[in-house]
Amino acid sequence: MSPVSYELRENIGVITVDNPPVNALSHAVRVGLVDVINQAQADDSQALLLICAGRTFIAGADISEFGKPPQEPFLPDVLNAIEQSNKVIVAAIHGQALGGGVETALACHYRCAADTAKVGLPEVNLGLLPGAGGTQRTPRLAGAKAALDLILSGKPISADKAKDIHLIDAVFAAQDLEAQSLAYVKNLVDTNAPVRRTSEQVSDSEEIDSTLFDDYRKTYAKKLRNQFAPQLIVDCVEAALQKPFEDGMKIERAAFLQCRASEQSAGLRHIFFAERQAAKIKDLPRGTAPRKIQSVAIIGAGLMGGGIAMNFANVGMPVKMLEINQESLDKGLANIAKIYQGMATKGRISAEEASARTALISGTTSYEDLSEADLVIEAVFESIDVKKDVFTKLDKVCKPGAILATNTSYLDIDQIAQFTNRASDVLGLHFFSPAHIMQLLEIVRADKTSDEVMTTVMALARQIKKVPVQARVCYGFIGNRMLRQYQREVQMCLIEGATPAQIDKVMMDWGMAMGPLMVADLAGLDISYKARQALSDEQKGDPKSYRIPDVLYEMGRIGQKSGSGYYIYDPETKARTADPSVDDIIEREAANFGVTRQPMSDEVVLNRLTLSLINEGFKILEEGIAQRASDIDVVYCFGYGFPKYRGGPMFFAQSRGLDKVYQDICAYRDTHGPMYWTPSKLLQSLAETGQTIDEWEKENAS
Ligand code: T1G
Repeated sequence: MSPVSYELRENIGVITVDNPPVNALSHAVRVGLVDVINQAQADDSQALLLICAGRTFIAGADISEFGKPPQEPFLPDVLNAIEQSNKVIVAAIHGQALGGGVETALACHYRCAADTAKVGLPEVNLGLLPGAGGTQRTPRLAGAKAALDLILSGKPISADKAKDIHLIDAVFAAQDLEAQSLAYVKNLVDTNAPVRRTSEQVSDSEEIDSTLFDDYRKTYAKKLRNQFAPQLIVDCVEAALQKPFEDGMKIERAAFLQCRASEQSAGLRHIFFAERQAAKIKDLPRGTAPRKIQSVAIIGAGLMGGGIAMNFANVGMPVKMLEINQESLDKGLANIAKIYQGMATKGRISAEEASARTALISGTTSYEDLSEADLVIEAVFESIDVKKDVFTKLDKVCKPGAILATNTSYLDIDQIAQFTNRASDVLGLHFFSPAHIMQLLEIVRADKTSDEVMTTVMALARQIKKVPVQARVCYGFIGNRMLRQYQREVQMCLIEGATPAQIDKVMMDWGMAMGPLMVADLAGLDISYKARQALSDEQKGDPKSYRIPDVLYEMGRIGQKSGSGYYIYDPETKARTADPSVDDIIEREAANFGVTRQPMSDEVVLNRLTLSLINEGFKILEEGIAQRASDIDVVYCFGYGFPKYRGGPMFFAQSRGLDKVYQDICAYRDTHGPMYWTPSKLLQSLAETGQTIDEWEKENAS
């Protein structure tokens, strides 16, 4: 049964695409569209209307087909058949018209949309570019600048905004879209509106600065560092302004095929699906009903507690914050109000929205006031004694069925659950600072956490627009456990010969959002120092892996907030500069360890830091701390600034070749000892058998 149906309604031929869940332009849809367009050329219809069933207009090409051999008809040919129709065709858009969906609408002769609809060309988020005429038709209607902004940002715009830039001709009330769009088509027929081919349009002659295209190239070389799709997008739009449509289409097609075949796009497409997969918990019985979460309480109104509270207020949920005294509470509430006011000042939200959200967050110093909360999240000091005090009190006051969550980064949640008589309602909700901005949420499932609680918090995570990943209990769960190995290797490289500036430059040039020492200075060397004090010498590991930050801390150089750490910071601009005295400290401490420092190549720095991440990722996978390798990729891309176009640590390892990764780790084990470089057994097995991660996961699907 074709996902494309056709019916005559009086003199209008109505084409309906029905390909759940998002009407993606699968092969069957493309075949169906060509068949129907050809059929309609010869029937009694006087004009055609293209609409979609379900919750949205076409949301793009079918991304799941990209890894397979392409099948004709290719989308550009389908859209050409639409545009060359000798009968007027009108697209009626609802939900989100994205990517190929917009290109399909632009190939139609007129476009109308529901007032709630959005229109976007998000291909750049997948390392692609609009490959079915989007870079050629959009500027012919909207002009070069609006086209570049829409395509390079990858962000959808409203129907009204799309109308303002001439992508859409009419906007109707959402509930009347079908009737109104039919009337719109009838009116076009009654007024003999001509077939209006976008490829023949020339946008109003906007003033094009001679530097426009190069300005966009420079901006996006910084914004989307190392990615080449944005640069090709500018080339294509420039061609649309300077060349005939057919020539521009050839340039676009070649550029699209280059992007689609690239590792960068493979990595971004992997992360697209991995993010969605991570929200699915493999061993939860189907149909486990979630609990209702309508009110939330947060223990601790500091930086983390305040940020966590904002996530719930942002979606209209009332939050009660508890602090130990009124002064701390007032300080925390005032900080939240300040952040919301800042967002309003920057135009991110309206002043009314800022006030409404602020009003949703109230405070108390009494645990008794938390008795009706459906969910309580504690974000207090990282000490097991403090957590014990908090959870003992919560167990006494909270209603039966309330979920009790800890935001701990490292502490044992099974132990915390034992501080209550309701271990099945206890779990970890590990937010990342700043908690109202960072998308990642590690949902730490303790031994006794119930299926119902897991189902509930997974749904809640999506509701508050987080990217949830399940982790099991271990020191550091998934992200921080890997970060600890990465940071250790940073320190070992410093002692052996690399400099802070070199390490940070290597990792940023490779694509990390920030260098590791810049991150350390931003987070504060005092935080990591205090966390280390809770560890035994054995847990701390080789003193070379923390001596430098200890010395800097003891000198009062605790990072950006104190004006100096690994770098020196301008008090006004926070601009960082390398500090030769830090190099002297490293030199001195290395000598104290009897290490003669040698210059280290950038390649060795990159290898050691990425391999330390990868090896720990495989250990996390083999121990079942993460459900799947792609979950580890999601954690590191959404929580730690790993470049999404490299697909995450595990995807990167697979693309590099697991045998090569294993050999390199063995080489470091042989030169640096087994303490930190014993290869994961799973990695060894895959390297020796040639099995891929995917094959192993399919074989071990529980
Ligand atoms: N292809 C295949 N599957 C898709 C898909 C797509 N384009 N979009 C979504 N899905 C699946 C998704 O994996 C999930 O599957 C289910 O649909 C619901 O998605 C030629 C080359 C539309 C805003 O980049 O942004 O067109 O997990 O959970 O939160 O120039 O999906 O249920 O099995 O995200 O309501 C351009 C990508 C493609 C849009 C809906 N289009 N999709 O969000 O649901 S390239 C995109 C989205 C292209 C042309 C180029 C979102 C959404 P499952 P969901 P949602």
